[in-house]
Amino acid sequence: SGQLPQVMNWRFPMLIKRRPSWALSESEVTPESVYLNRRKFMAGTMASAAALTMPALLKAEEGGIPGDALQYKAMPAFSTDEKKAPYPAITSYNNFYEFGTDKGDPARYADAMSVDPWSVSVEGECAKTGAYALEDLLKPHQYQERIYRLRCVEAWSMVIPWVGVPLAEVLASLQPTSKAKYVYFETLHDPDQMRGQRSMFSVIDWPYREGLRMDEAMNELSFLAIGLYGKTLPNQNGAPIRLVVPWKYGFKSIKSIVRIRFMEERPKTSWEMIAPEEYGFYANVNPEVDHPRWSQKRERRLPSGLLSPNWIETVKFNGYGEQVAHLYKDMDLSRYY
Ligand SMILES: Nc1nc2c(c(=O)[nH]1)N[C@H]1C(S)=C(S)[C@@H](COP(=O)(O)O)O[C@H]1N2
Ligand SMILES: [Mo]
Repeated sequence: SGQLPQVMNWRFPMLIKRRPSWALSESEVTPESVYLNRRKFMAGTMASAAALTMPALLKAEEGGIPGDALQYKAMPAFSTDEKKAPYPAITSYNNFYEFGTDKGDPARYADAMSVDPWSVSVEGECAKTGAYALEDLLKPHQYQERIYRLRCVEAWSMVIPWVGVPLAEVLASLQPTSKAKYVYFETLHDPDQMRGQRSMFSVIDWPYREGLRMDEAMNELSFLAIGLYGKTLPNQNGAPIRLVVPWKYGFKSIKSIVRIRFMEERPKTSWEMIAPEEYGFYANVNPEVDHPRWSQKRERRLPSGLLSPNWIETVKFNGYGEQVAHLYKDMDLSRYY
């Protein structure tokens, strides 16, 4: 009947060629659409989204968080003081297509991935190529906590307290050559552990791939996260190591990295490969450049309630323009989206 396409719209916003209802602008949100949204929350099997609205989770405190405690230095100069999303929200509403396209799938299924031991292959235009045990890659660096905004291209956002190391420090220690103009990353490809990679319906040509221009990668904001709320990352957030690039749409922040390659040419990246007219290589957060199927002027700051969708204005470069705008000063960002 009429219900199903709407539910699918909500559940697969990056895939379905119709504007999702939550991408409606504020002026379009009538009481009826609030009602329909509510119906979708209740009707769907999307337990996680429904759970986000439950008062019990909204009240969750920082205590009792699973994972190994990390030692780190707080970095207020690199942190927002906006209200952090509660741990249960950050860990139950995820995009990690390796485990399925439902926002709740990663929390449900990512435990099938074993993250210890973990090895990262370093390749291409650098002096220190080779296979590194994760500990060896991280050993020389002190962990930091950075509280960043994460803005998904699907027009929702969260404030997340990451623990990790500056990407620039790790890359510098690998001694890139002068030919290194880009750095490329790959996620683990292991269909035995990642049920989404076994799916016949998958649109992604595995492994998940991402990349940055070298100057973007060396920017002080680019971060390799290994933790969340002071503890090691849960698998659904990209354990044991994932990228965080806070001024770009979330899909650039690739999870569970097993390969780092320094390249002379711009690498092909997953969402650009799927739909180049919708998802570009640069993917800078930009309210002035709409997605072809929805507006990027606003975002839902999660967790949001059924009757308080919590729409806020999206800020160019996700509010990090002071640190990164100079990287794009000669570029037409509507062309290089
Ligand atoms: N390997 C991999 N990395 C990924 C994704 C993915 O599907 N696979 N999804 C991306 C998207 S679209 C977003 S918004 C963020 C979500 O990160 P989070 O689940 O930790 O909030 O991860 C990004 N990294
Ligand atoms: Mo995303």
